[in-house]
This record gives sequence, C-alpha cells and structure tokens, in this order.
Amino acid sequence: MTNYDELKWRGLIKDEAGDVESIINKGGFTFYWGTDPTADSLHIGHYSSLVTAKRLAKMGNHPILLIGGATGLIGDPRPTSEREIISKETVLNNVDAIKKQVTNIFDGNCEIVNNYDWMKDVSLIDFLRDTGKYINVNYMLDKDIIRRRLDTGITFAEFTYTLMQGYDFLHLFKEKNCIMQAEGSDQWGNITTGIDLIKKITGKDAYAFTMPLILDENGKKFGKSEGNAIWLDKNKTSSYELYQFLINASDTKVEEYLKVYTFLTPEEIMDIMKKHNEKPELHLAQKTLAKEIITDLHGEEEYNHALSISEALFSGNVSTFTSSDIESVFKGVPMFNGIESNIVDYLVDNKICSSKREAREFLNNGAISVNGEKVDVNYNLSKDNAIDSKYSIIRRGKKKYFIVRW
Ligand code: 383
Repeated sequence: MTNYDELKWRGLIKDEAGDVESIINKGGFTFYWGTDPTADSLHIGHYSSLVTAKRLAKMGNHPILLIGGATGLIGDPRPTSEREIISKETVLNNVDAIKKQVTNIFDGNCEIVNNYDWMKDVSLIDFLRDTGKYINVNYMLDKDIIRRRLDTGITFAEFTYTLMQGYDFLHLFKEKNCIMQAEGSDQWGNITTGIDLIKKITGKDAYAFTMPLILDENGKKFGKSEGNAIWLDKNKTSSYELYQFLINASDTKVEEYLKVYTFLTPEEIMDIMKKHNEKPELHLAQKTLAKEIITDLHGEEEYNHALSISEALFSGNVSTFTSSDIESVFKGVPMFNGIESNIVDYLVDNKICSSKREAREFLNNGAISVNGEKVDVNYNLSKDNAIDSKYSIIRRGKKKYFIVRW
C-alpha cells in the first residue's frame, strides 16, 4: 500500500487540490495544519485532523502547526451565525495552552507558528494592496460558508477571514517552502483562497487535502452529542470520561474510528475487526480504540488508571478511589448531602429506596454497599468513614451509584 493509498483506506481524504497523490507518495515535503485559539484546549473534533497531521509527519514530512493568534481575534465564519469576539487576553492565554497541548501530542517533533507574529505588523493599506487586490468579491461570495451567511448577515471582519488564512498559506509557502495544507473539510473555502493567492502571486502550485467530518452513529459531530465537548485536556475531560466516551462508540462506527484515530497498521485493524465481529459483546474494538487514543494523548499510566476505575465501578470494588477519582467519575451524578444517620433512614429520606421495607430488604440481601463494602441494617453513615472525609459512595444493586458529600 502506498502512503496515499493508506490515507485513502483510512478514509482521510475528501477534497484534493492538485496532484496530492504524487506529492504524498514522493514524500519529504513541508505541510501545515491550523487551529484558532477559541478555547484553552482542543477537543476530539480537532484531534482527528491533528492525528492525520501526525500521520503525515510519521511518513517523513515536516509538520508546521499553526495557532491562529491573529485569525482567532477575527473568527472563522460559522455557517449559522456571527461569532462572539474574544478578548485579546483570552486569545493569548489560549494560544499558550494550545501550544503546550500540540507540542505534547507531537512529542516535540513539530514546528509551531503563530500567525499573529507575521500579521501584527501588516498595515491595512499593505494588506489591501498586496492581498485584497488579488481576490475578487464575487469569488468570495461564491464560497460555501459565505453564501450560507448571506441571508442572516456577515460582518466585514468575518468576511475578510478567508483572506487572512489565504495570506498565511502564502506566507508559509514563501518563507518555509510549505507546499501543502491539511485540514477538516469545513476549511476547503479558506484553503482554496490560499492556493489561488499563491498561484496569482508566485505563479506556483500549492497542494491541499481535506478530511471528511467525523460523525457519530446519529450523524452528529463525533464528541458533541451531549452538548459538552470531549476535551483533550485531561483536567477538562478526565481519562476516565474519555474512556467511557470511547468505549461507548457504536459497533457501526468503531472501525472507522480505529482507522482515523489510531496508528495501528491496516493489518492490525483488520485483525481486531475480525475478532471483534466474532464476539461484539466483548467490545474488543472499542477497548482498543480507548487504549490507543488515551495512551497517545495522556500516556500509559493515565490509560491504566482510567481502565482500573472503569473495572472497579463494574465490579463494585471502589474502595481504592480517591476523592478526585470520585469527582471525575461521578461528574453529573446527583449528590446527596451527608447527614449522620442510620443507613435505612438515609436510603429512604433520599429516595434511594422507596420504603423502609424495601431498604431493609436490599440491605438483608447484601445489595447495598458503602465505599465498596457490603453493609447491613445497623450501619451508620458518617463522615468518619467517608473517603478523604469528603465522599461516601453508596451502591444499590449492580449498577446504581449514589454519592454522599460531607
Ligand atoms: C487559521 C489560520 C490558518 C489555518 C487554519 C486556521 C484555523 C481554521 C479553523 N479551524 C478549526 C478550528 O480552529 O477554524 N480557520 O477549530 C478546525 N481545525 C481543525 C480542522 C477542523 C477545523 O482546527 O476541520 C477540525 O480541526 O481543520 O474545523 O492559516
């Protein structure tokens, strides 16, 4: 399989500008990938294209990762509505955070640039003469994203955005011999502005390809279904939460995700899928996906931690949990206030059981445990036996967990 065939096989190529196949198979080129610092962390949606960039780097090409300190101050038009402007201070802070994150993901083997460094000194007059003069407004109006905004309206600032990104490609092409841009498919309009600008100004060809958007089984953006993004920063989305998210990937999509998100070889992926399809109930493909992504992002230790928490929850053996494990694992689970009381009363008062009779029945059957130990009707709930004097974990039956906060 050639490098290009492998990218195709993984489903990573949607649109192409120029003879991308020859360039990729020849190798040894410089390419770039960009992101705007709209938050202090990237999320799983960015990660798919970032992994593609890492893949191109592993194939022997030189990666430039661009953080849009300048473009982030303007905002890439969304198809729906104008973006809120972000303060300069926030953008600066986000640039630093993302720089660190991206360096980590590439283990330091990448070049990071910030377009603020070359945009900050460009005067309006120079920009209009040297860039604006080459791009026709009719051509801009024909771009998908801009066309979709014409009804609801678009400010001059966002309208100009595509020229800024085009200017970046031209700059990197001239200064760093960067001949290729690789992004998600939503970036096609901005990429082609750059390629056209390069052609008009230098007379030379530049190349690009985009990746298709990664969707979940309901056709929604992968990682966006519950409203909250799945962040790459483990302080925003813990390894355990990431593990839970990935382990729940649907059987219809998991093969696609393995191809996009992991560095396993095609043979390894085919082998895993064969085993997975024989016994889907073992979730081998999902487990592999979680292992590969979490290890790549946060390292092996974090992965083992996420795995052990998941196994502990499944078996009920939660006695080794720390209070920070509890905060991450039970995020979003309703918490009850701790009151020193007999367990039967506590279960009924907090509606964990519907009556004293039911509570006693559960307790007598060994179906209630506190902090991983089965308890009986005489047990008293107290801060003294809470984890880190902060939380008690009540488990009812196999799956129901309740958290008591002291
Ligand atoms: C800015 C200046 C450049 C090149 C790129 C940019 C950023 C670009 C953009 N990208 C998205 C973002 O920042 O807005 N205008 O969130 C996302 N990317 C990547 C990928 C993706 C895109 O960072 O499709 C998903 O992650 O391209 O939406 O000179």
